[in-house]
Amino acid sequence: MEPKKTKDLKEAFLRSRTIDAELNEERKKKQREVQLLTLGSAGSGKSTFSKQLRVLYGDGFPEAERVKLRPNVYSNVRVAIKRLVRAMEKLGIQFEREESKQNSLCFLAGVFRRECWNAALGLARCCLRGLQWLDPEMGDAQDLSENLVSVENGQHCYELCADDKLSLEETVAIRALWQDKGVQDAWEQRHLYHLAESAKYFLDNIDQISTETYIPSVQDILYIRLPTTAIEEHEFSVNGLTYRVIDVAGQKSQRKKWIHFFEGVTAVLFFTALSGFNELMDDDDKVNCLHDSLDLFRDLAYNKWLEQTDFILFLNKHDLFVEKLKTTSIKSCFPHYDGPNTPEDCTDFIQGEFLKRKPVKKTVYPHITCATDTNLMKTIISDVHNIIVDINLRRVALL
Ligand SMILES: Nc1nc2c(ncn2[C@@H]2O[C@H](COP(=O)(O)OP(=O)(O)OP(=O)(O)O)[C@@H](O)[C@H]2O)c(=O)[nH]1
Ligand SMILES: [Mg+2]
Repeated sequence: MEPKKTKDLKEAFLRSRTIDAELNEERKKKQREVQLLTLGSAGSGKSTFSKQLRVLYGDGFPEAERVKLRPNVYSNVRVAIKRLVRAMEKLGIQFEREESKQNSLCFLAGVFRRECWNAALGLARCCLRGLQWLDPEMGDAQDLSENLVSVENGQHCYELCADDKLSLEETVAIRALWQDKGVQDAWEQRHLYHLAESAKYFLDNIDQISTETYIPSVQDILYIRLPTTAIEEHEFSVNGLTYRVIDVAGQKSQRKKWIHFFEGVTAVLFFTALSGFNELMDDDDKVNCLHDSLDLFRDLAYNKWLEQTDFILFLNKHDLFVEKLKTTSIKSCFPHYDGPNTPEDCTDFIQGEFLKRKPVKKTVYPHITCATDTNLMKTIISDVHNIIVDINLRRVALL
């Protein structure tokens, strides 16, 4: 019979081998998996980056998915015209044509009707939920819009307010308003109030997007402005690595939640909108967008939970930045800047401003990007991928 001591040693050896094998397996798994956290102010391009990953490495937005996003395009168009018309009032800009006033009233009445319809639906849903709570046998709240449609006048209201349609009246009003010189003047002064830049892309294409058969293209999807409200996680397989991308909401009120995702992050992808240098924030109209972004970057770069985490800095919206520099100086944002107002010099300067706001030891990899340009992003993502592989190898070696 085997002596007890030899048996114990054998068992300990086998146990240790199993643990080693498990650790090895875990290390290999970690080598193949990276966790990327996209951070940055609202509208800086975080979700557009995730969309590009989906275009390049995911299912590429099949038609069935794109159809579902049609209401978002219409909502972007409606919000844009509403903000343009409201800005005209604020800035004291007059309509060029007399009939534009009528179009504007007709359009705003439609917006008001839609808001009332949605409020009525919301209220009715609340009531129904309350009734369901009292009596679980009650019908399902989800079917409510269909039920409302069946009541007298409901169908008519629904037709007028459906989110997935642009009515003929609305399309005519929007087209005429967008062509009015007063509205165009308000567009030129958009840095004085908040307006999504993609508004022009959709308004220029109003004829196409208002057709019954319209299905948003992949490019349209990339231009949709839909603020992230809850943390979203996406998974992609990129050149043999699994990317787990955590996409957060950039609004000031949402930033407290970010800290819950700092642990275990391979790299932070920080997005800033270069074109925000002469814009005020949507959620705080006293703060300049680029200054907010610089402050945010500094806070994160010095955050103790991210001490060991490398940052990849996306100097995004470079296309819009280049356009703006043709008429506007970055001195409005950085009064002490005395270099030439060329895209190269200004981008270098802003990049320097970010790099000044990090601890000396922290590694930050800057990239100049246009998140809506798939060809460009393909090259950028390939560069970023190589950096991520390096970072990951270093991290796994330390485990
Ligand atoms: N022209 C241009 N538009 C861009 C670029 N990057 C993003 N956009 C547009 O900017 C808008 C905002 O982009 P998002 O990706 O939704 O911004 P976000 O950082 O996710 O914003 P939140 O979810 O609110 O935090 C969208 O309409 C995009 O199409 C860019 O480089 N150039
Ligand atoms: Mg987002």
